[in-house]
Amino acid sequence: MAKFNRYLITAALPYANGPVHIGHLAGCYLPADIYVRYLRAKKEDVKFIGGTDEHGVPILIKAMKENVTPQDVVDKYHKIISDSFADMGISFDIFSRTTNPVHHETAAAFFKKMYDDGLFEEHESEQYYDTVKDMFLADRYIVGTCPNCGNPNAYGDQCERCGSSLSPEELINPRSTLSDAPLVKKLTKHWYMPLQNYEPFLKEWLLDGHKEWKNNVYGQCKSWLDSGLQSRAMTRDSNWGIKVPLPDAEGKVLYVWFDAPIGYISATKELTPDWADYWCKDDTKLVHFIGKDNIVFHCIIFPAMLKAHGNFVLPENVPANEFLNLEGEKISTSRNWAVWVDDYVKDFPDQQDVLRYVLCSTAPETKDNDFSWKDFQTRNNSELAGIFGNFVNRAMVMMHKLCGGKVPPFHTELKNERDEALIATLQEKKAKIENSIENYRFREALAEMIDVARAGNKYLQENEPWNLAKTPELQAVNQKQIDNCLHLSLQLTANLAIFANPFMPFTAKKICHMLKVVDRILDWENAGSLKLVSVGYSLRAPELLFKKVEDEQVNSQIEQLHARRIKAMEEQKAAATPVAEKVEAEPKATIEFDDFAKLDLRVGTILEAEKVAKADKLLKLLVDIGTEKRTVVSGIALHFTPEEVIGKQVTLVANLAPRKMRGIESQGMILMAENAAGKLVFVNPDAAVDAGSEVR
Ligand code: B3M
Ligand code: ZN
Repeated sequence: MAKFNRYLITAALPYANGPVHIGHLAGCYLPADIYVRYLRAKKEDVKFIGGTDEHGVPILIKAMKENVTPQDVVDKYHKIISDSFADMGISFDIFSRTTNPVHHETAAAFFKKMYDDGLFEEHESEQYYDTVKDMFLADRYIVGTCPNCGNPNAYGDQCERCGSSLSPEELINPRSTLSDAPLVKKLTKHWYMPLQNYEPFLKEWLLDGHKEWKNNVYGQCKSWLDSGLQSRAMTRDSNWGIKVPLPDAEGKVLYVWFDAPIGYISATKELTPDWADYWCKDDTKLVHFIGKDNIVFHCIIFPAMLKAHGNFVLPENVPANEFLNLEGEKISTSRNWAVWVDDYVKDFPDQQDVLRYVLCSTAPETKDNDFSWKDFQTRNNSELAGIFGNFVNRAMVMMHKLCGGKVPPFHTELKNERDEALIATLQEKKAKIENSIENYRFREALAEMIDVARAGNKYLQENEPWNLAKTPELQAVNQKQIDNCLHLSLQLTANLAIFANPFMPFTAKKICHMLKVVDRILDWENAGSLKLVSVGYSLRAPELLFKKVEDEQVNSQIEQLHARRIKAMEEQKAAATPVAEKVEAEPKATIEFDDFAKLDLRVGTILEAEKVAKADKLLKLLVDIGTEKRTVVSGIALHFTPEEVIGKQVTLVANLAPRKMRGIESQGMILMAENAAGKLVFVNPDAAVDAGSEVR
């Protein structure tokens, strides 16, 4: 690692629109923290940058749902998220916010420099517009089916299932997330970054230059670059975000994925006046920890931005993780299928390291992985309590019992093969742990760490100090052997604290406390040393490192999980049929008879009906209104099959201006009544009349 003199480690900025769950932790915050704690222990110059992403549609949607302002949303969740990270020991050097003024200035200046250098294309284009909400539908305001993997709930900017970056035009069956209004298109101007221009640079830098990146990351990047990049809008129509710093840009803000990664730079600025050393000097190692859904933004778009702007280092690695599932199912915020970090901390106080351990040992480093409460219990009880805690506890208890509470001496003349083997294991494991952490294989490193404790248990088992001291007479004869065994066991315990520190910092501290050593022994250069606790030094009484996790605890967690999901589904159902809203719908303003008389309402008969391709809500109807036959596109396909409606008499607004839907001109509108449950029925005469009869 000699090449680098400085480390800049970032973890994705979570949207401040909800609390964080274990999937977030396992995906990037925990691995980043492990890496950073290791680097700090190696006394590297490292800055760990984090914060909340407070712009973009996810925030606005949450504000709408909670019926508060976007500012309220980000204030509330920034606090919850940052508390959760602090509680879990995620040791950011700064945890900032993208609504901070420094960030607004930094991001706007970044954009302006690229603009001044002529690096944007200005395009007017037609974009989806919601006529009910009166706004453009970019990014997450619009959902539809992913053209790549078939996920029916892909967003307008990205599919969270397969990670592809999308534009609303690519979605199959796009729909607004805000209203049922049929989508229309409206002209709007935006600034685009021609990503295709950066292909040669990206291919050389990434595909040729970073073959060492994780397969899942490299593979995704390669397939994007192989299929070719396109211009991408870096601005949006919105009033929440960073204003586009140009004179003719009223109502335009920076695209959230343009501003958010610049947040890493702004946060570093906030943290230290030496920020430019970290961002602009070639001997900095920049590493982005993210989840797999953020790969394209960190490996393609942000590097292209950094390159375009110039003067910045590029990421040396982006060790993205796959997704963590929960009890065999995808974690879902909307179905409340998640273990929320703030809940965990309440339910398992002082057991942060257990969660850190379990999440690291099941981390989705190479493929999606599963968290289950039973596994949590097993790993705690058999690995943490059964192996790690058991070894430390036995060493401490026996030292108190057989060595008078003091660190016994080591009698070199009695050193035997078992001692040699233990010492060799310690050295070997140290090298392996280093290598694994430096290559972002944290699960492997953790397993090696537990192996050290395992070796300790085996050593105690083979030496049987309790048997050597069965009677006072025996103990007197064997004291030197007992000393040696416990001396080494205590040195090993101190080494375990060093190895455990990146993964389980709370436990490492507890061990230091018991051994009465200062935290400085946790420096990595001490790993492998056999002089960490001094001979003759009296130590504290052992404290339990890991409590047993009981059946009732995990059963209660599993029950809560299911109960919360049922509740979430019910709430969703209730929201989908807003009974109260409908009953109490505001009466409309009075109109004059002349207004009414403008309507040409006719009874018609449906002659033909068919589904409209790629639109699950629409039926194309042919309606006979006596004098002529009208084609009408009607949004009733979720309520009626085509067969059901043929032959029905309906009421048609016959003089509504024709409108194109899905390329079909709709020449009129059919009146429907909607009951409280959202069920649609036709409004028709209570006895058959001739087609074309006027309704007055
Ligand atoms: N806020 C997406 C997410 O939370 C986004 C990450 C930004 S990192 C600069 O998954
Ligand atoms: Zn997809």
